[in-house]
Amino acid sequence: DRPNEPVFMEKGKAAVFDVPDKFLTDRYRPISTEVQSRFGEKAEQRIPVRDIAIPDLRIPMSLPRDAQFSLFIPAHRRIAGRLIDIFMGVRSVEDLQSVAVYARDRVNPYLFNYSLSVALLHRPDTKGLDLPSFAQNFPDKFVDSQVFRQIREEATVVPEGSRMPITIPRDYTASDLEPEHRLWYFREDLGINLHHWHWHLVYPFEAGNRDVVNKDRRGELFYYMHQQVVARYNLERFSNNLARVVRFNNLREPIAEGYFPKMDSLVSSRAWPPRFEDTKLSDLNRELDQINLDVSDLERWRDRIFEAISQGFATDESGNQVPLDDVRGIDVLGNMMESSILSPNRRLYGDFHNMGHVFISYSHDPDHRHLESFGVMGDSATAMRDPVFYRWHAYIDDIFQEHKARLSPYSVPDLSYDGVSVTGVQVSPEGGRPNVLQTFWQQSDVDLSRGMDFVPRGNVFARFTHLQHTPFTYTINVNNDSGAQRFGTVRIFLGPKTDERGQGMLFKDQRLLMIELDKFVVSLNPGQNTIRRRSTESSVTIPFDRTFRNLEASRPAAGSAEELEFNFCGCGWPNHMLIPKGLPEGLRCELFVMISNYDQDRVREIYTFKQVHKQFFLNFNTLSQIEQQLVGSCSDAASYCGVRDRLYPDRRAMGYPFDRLSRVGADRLINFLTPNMSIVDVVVRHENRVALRNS
Ligand code: CUO
Repeated sequence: DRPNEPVFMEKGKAAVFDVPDKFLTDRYRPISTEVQSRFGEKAEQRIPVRDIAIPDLRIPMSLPRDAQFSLFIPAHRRIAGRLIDIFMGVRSVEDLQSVAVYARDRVNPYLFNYSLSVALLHRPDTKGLDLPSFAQNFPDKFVDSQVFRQIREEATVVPEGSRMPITIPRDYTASDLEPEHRLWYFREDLGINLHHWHWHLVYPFEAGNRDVVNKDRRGELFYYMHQQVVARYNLERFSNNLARVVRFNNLREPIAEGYFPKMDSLVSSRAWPPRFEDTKLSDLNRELDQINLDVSDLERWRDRIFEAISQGFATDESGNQVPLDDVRGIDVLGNMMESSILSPNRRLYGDFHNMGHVFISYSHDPDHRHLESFGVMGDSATAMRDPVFYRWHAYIDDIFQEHKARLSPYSVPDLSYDGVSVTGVQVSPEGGRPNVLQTFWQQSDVDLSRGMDFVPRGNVFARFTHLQHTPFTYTINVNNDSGAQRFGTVRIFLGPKTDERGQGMLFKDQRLLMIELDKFVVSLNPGQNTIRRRSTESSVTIPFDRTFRNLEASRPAAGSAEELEFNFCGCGWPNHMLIPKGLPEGLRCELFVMISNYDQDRVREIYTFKQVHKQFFLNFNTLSQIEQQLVGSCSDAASYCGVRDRLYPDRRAMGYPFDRLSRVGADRLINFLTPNMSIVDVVVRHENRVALRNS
């Protein structure tokens, strides 16, 4: 709560700010009694803090309190890595609390929040703890800055209980003169930006403790999650009569798209800088950020990555070959290109994607002569607002596809499931016509009071407008002719039926536009089976209420099993953005369903002896039957986020079966199908009406 307000510490009866340094709290020392009445007597909860050995915060404190903080800037990463190590290294939760309180008034609020969040997510003793929504702590990263004046007014003048929600305007960043502005509801969506911030929180690319970074297939997931973002963005462009996004592959070319965020940082009290149209990347020389890099450095890294892809191997720091094969290759490449500390050779392959963010975010002030900070591309909580994000990631994805195109296409046996055939597929929206999906606008309220420093307490709601769809159900008919019970993984994707000119699509283009809607395991009885699955159960998304965590009353009870589920799981595509907006006359799409052989999909965990022992008592299973248990581990948005502390719950390559080119003779989706797959024509229809969510 309240990123900039001081932590109020009291000892005995008198308030003390036993902080010798010159910080916020010094100012209040002479008036400690009054301050006590504001923060102390009215405090609902008092938390005892232990006396601790003072941690060495010299490195974390080297970032000024009012600076912007970016994980893409190497110097900031090192600073954050140090603070994460401090938080990870203390022995007990009580000690962590004391260290956190001590650090809280000394270090930059963004840095503090990020480092503590990473530590809380990764410490075994704090994993079940709730993290408040990042949008509530730092609403300035998500909301039009004009809203804050109104929120202050409302909170200061109107008593709690009678306050009205402040409506965030729908069209505040640009006008219809700018065609890119048609995508505002996607780029500026609260849930999408929260997902992206959360993804990078769960998958940091640097930390002193390697285990924090070294998660199962994290490089591949970096590729896949962002590939899907670009595919989803392209479907959204089709829903607005715009062509596919043009990759930013010529780093010397001016960036045609401008972006004016209209947001102010409440921490730095500065506006997020805009980028004017046709801005070029320039060599960076910013003393303050310890960045001295040329555009040609980026180009060199890129060329070496391409070279590794065409050779089929990377070269590690000792000169050994690291194969970029069809099993681990994409994972190695993901870590190499992002880059993370798992990159085989950061000196050779550099830090291409991250520094691309930095070059773009500093293109307005490359040598710091105007003393400006980075633009929205420099922060994972804001980057997806900018049209150039998608151009940059379309290029990154294009490089990944260069590798994928070199792998041999899936053969018919790689794709089929003997004895299992899909005989029918239908999607039915609630109260609507089959195979016609419906979207519309909805308004929802979010409490922003947590992030409002020096403002009277109590809820203040902001009202967002976002896309929504009528929930729907898939009905899938499956024949199991094998004569025995079988297990299968159902994989559901949606893609456009035609290209920008209304022509039917070739598989090689369409596969890049297939968005995953769901993936789940089913048991198939011999004979006919009917599978029903609701859109709200999607393995891609988190439930609507988890994105909009404003309804305190609807939260699960503290300490309950539901709360544990509710908590960790901020990562996940927002359910209200599951399908694209579509067109008023209907966007023509193809819904693809595949049932693959679960025997080849399932993941077995390698258990330690102790875990096996525990498992025995829990399930009375034999060792050979032990499969990965997912219950209670926050698995409901696993497709793009993985599962906490577990292996990625699907052994196939991410994006299977669309991650590779098609075999000879299957140049169109219809020819690609084996009997365990099916497609159905679906139309996505948008109705331009606004529904108010009854909260
Ligand atoms: Cu998520 Cu470029 O990695 O933003």
